[in-house]
Amino acid sequence: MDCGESCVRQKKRRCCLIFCVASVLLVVVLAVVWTLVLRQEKGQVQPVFFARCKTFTGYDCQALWDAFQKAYVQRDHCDVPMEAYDPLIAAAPVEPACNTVMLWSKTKDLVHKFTEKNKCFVTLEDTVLGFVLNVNGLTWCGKKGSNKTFTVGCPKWTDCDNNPVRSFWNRASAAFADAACGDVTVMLNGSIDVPVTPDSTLRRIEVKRLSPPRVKSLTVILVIQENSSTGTNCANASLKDVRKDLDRRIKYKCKEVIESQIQECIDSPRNSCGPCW
Ligand code: DVN
Repeated sequence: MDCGESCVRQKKRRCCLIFCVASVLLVVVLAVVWTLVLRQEKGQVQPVFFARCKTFTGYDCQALWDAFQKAYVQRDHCDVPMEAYDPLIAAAPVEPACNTVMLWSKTKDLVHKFTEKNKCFVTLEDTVLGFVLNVNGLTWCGKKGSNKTFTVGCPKWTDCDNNPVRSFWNRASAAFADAACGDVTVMLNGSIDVPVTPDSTLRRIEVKRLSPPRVKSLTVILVIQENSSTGTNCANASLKDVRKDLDRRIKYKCKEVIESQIQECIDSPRNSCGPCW
């Protein structure tokens, strides 16, 4: 084979290599840009707040946003007590919910799949305030000297007690528990050793705020796996702690329910409000 041909082949090989490297670089750059955009969009609180608020009728979303921002704007990251959200709660009071309140802990996905199909039960995240900010990973904060809402550089959930996100959920949870009446239900995870941890919102705030005679009973639905040798049951120590935290005048019940039974109720929701368990 003379030089001409081999040179041409070398040139083709070089061109192909350059093209491949350039393509890979382009894909990497696009991926980085897309991630940054997604993070920025995901991080944007106001558009998320308004878009989700508008799915509810009868609420002044601008007024809710203004009351929401007032809680943390111009304040240090870790100086936002739950009471800072009182004006927001007053602007969107949780309607009294009799025999429909569904509390939960460590069962976020399952409980919301269930209440999405079973309108006989309502979680905090099905109310306007719980819904507008129930976006995984959404965070927000303010800082002294600025009227802006920041979504980067904000404290994490456990960085400090009085951070804007955790204080919002504490205050909203308190309002939700205060509105409970009649029979209250709580869906817990029976596949883990400690279904209710001491630092959980359920334990720290909600159970303690269930108040008789308005609230008559609390029924624990402990979701277990069929034929499983692991997991726990209604005799679990953390459930005994829940019982201790609960006002003695409120009737306490606990029921172990196989997850497939709940999944069946999700897959074929009944029109009536007959219990699934
Ligand atoms: O009764 C429910 C509901 O009404 C709510 O208001 O409070 C109860 C659920 O809170 P919980 O008892 O603390 O239950 P969890 O499952 O431990 O936590 C609920 C959520 O809080 C988690 O799903 C986290 O939200 P996320 O990140 O999945 O959108 C968040 N959370 C709890 N501990 C956290 C945390 N996020 C980050 N770090 C932590 N340590």
